[in-house]
Amino acid sequence: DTARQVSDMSEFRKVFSKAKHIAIITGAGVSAESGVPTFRGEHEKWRKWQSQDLASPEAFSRTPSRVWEFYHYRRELALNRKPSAAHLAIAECEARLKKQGRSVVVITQCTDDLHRQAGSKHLLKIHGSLMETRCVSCGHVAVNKRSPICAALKDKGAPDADVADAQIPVDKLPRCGERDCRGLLRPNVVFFGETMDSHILTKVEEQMETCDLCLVVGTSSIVYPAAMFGPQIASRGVPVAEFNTNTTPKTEYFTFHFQGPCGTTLPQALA
Ligand code: BJW
Ligand code: ZN
Repeated sequence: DTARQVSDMSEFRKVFSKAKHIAIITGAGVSAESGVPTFRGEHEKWRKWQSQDLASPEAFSRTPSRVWEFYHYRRELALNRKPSAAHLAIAECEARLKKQGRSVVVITQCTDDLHRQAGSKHLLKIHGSLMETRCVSCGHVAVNKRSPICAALKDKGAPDADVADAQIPVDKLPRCGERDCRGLLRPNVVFFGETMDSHILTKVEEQMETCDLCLVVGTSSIVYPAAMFGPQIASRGVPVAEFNTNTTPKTEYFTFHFQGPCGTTLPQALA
């Protein structure tokens, strides 16, 4: 029933014009129009695996070479993409509202760098970053945009189903450069079964308690705890607007649902 699924933009615009603290929760769909694949589309496997099979501590400890190939592929891809109309609309909105004493915070599940590249300043990256590494031995976190991240991964990571694992020996995978640590590096992202950084989570909770409008953009709302942020805000009586090409399990909790590519709907909504 499209009448129920597509809300009145002019109603949203009225609410938006009065809002002082806006929280924008984003997922992979916000980067889809930049050419970054989402996680749960129909054709969105890497070789024969889905994100749950690769983005896990068990997968990384059992098959670090395969998991690194997956992340190497996604790093190289993300490094070559530009912010979309959706990223830009969000960043422009933050800058414009700031001059009026109003605030915008982006709470993103995306691990690419595109919100920052678009110019978003107030950004909480709850699932970490593809462009950071963390040492499994000493815990050191570093920004790393090297391409390729190590010699052995050069030209590896092709996503096609028939490509065989490179089976890179663990000492040829990315290693820690701190003093004489040489520990194995991993992507500084939140795998399934891992908890989000508690400092970031505290900041997210503060924003969830103080915002007076929330946008939920391009997320399937099936991965927790992020999936409950929008519904939790809605339960305080705060208007929440979903921007997605599809409905989600959380659509029914929200005041507004704008169905379509967010690169088209967000510039209209936030103009
Ligand atoms: C467009 C568009 C366009 C397309 N315009 N829209 C409670 C209940 C059940 C399970 C759990 C629970 N609590 C915890 C769990 C377990 C688990 C979980 O949620 N599992 C679910 C699968 C059920 N959660 C966790 O493990 C989390 N940790 C945790 O809770 O710790 C405490 C704990 C530990 C142990 C046990 C219990 C509790 C951690 C989750 C970490 C997720 N990590 C990943 C990988 C990050 C690194 C990387 O980049 O590789 O994060 S998985 C992947 O999914 C990634 C994403 O951020 C995340 C969400 O995906 P997202 O962004 O929504 O993308 P898609 O593809 O799913 O959706 C895209 C959407 O865009 C779609 O809706 C499209 O329609 C739309 N779209 N184009 C607008 N142009
Ligand atoms: Zn180290």
